[in-house]
Amino acid sequence: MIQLLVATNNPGKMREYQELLAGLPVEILYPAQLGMKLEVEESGHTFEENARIKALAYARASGLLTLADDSGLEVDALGGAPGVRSARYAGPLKNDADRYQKLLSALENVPPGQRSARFRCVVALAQPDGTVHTASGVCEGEIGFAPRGQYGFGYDPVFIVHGTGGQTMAELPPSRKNQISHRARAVQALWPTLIQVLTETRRVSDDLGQEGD
Ligand code: ITT
Repeated sequence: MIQLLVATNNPGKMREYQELLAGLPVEILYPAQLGMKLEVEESGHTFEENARIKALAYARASGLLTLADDSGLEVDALGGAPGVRSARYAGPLKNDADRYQKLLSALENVPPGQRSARFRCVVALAQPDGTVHTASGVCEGEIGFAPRGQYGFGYDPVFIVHGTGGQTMAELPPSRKNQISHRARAVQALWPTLIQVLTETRRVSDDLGQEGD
């Protein structure tokens, strides 16, 4: 079976990809399983650039077909921040709660109705030869006034998802998040490409196998 490296060290993302990619005929691997520890500098100015950088670095280092995402939260009242800096928003060595608490403080005086935000995710699929495909997904909502919910990760407890009757992303069961999230939508958009690349990869490895016979 073809191996697909899902290049993330974020356990929340890992859990989601396990379900989001379950329909693919691949063996999913994570960097930790391979003992890989790359320090990839996310130096891009967009989610797309950073997703490409991450996926390519891991594909080159592992020799495996690799999927990575760069994702984050854009808050309109903050001019789109934290955006590509979502993981670093509260500084180094901080956790998810530090980051969403900092966000709640930054929005302390912003009234309801002006707290619109969106999660954005760009997924990149890189082949070891350097070919990269990307796709993106968005999930609209607004920032609440206090954290709520027990599921998910990151900024989920403070993100009220549009169309859910006021529930935060962390109040939605994982299977529901995986139907409507920015990550789910990005994976859906990438799906035809994933199938195409896997088909192509299988054909090439079959051909190589026959040559060896
Ligand atoms: P990897 O680079 O190893 O994948 P990371 O956590 O550093 O993990 P990013 O650079 O993409 O990932 O940063 C994403 C930030 O946005 C991080 O702070 C996450 O908590 C947050 N984030 C991303 N997706 C999210 C989601 O579905 N729900 C809540 N927060 C999310």
